[in-house]
Amino acid sequence: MNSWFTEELHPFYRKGIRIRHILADERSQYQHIQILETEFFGNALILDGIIQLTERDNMGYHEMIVHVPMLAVGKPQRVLIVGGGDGGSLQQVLRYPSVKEAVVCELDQRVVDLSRKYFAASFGDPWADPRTKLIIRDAFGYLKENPGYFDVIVSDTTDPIGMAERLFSDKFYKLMVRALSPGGAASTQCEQPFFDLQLIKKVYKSARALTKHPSYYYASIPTYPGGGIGFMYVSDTPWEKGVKTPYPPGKNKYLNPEVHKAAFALPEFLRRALDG
Ligand code: SPD
Repeated sequence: MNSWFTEELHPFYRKGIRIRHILADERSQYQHIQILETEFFGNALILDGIIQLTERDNMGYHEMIVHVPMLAVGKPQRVLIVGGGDGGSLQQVLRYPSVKEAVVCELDQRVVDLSRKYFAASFGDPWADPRTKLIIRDAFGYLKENPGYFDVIVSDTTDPIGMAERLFSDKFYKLMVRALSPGGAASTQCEQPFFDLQLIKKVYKSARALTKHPSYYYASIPTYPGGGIGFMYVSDTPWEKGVKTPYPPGKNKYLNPEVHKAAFALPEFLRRALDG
């Protein structure tokens, strides 16, 4: 097989990756799941036609969404990942010896099962770690039941379409911040500044009303629209506190102290949109 997978998340923009084989292609109760072996990017997870990760470039996403809040908190013990059924964020969370409990609240068991099979070479088997607790349910109810419990929350979601749209709402941010322990920190998948400026402004407004030190930051991921994606850091603890925290055991592929600081440098149009 030698053909192209083309993603059209936006009606005005397309991108494609050359694929070798279709490893999995099924419709779960919630979505269309595909795992493709690609020419250059290794295996790729596609949900409802949108690239979620590839083996070659996922490190920018998973290291940045996980380590920025984890390092800011210092020695987090209880961590919640909302979504994240592919296991990439979980793998990074489990690098911290301080972590006693890593809960993944994911809606779709099939994403976990298929990722466990096809991304083992990249993510190992974080699901087998005794600290991991997988909860298959909607995150809203789970957050409601756990006020003040988590030192770090990572919202590792799909784009704000269909069921996932609610995960970008003010209501979700309120519940997420309420579930943080004092001094805790959250990070959320927060889209592309060129394409999603209004959404980012809205989320920043929610984060600013709820915490003292929210901040937007960005990472390069070539297979995402525009070549990268941003995150919202949401906390009363400034992100800068994490820059000097020693890294957990294991090797970073993307994050270093210079990247950490530079990720928070925003282009002028975005800075103005958020703070102007
Ligand atoms: N437009 C693509 C956004 C994908 C965000 N989800 C990534 C999940 C990786 N764990």
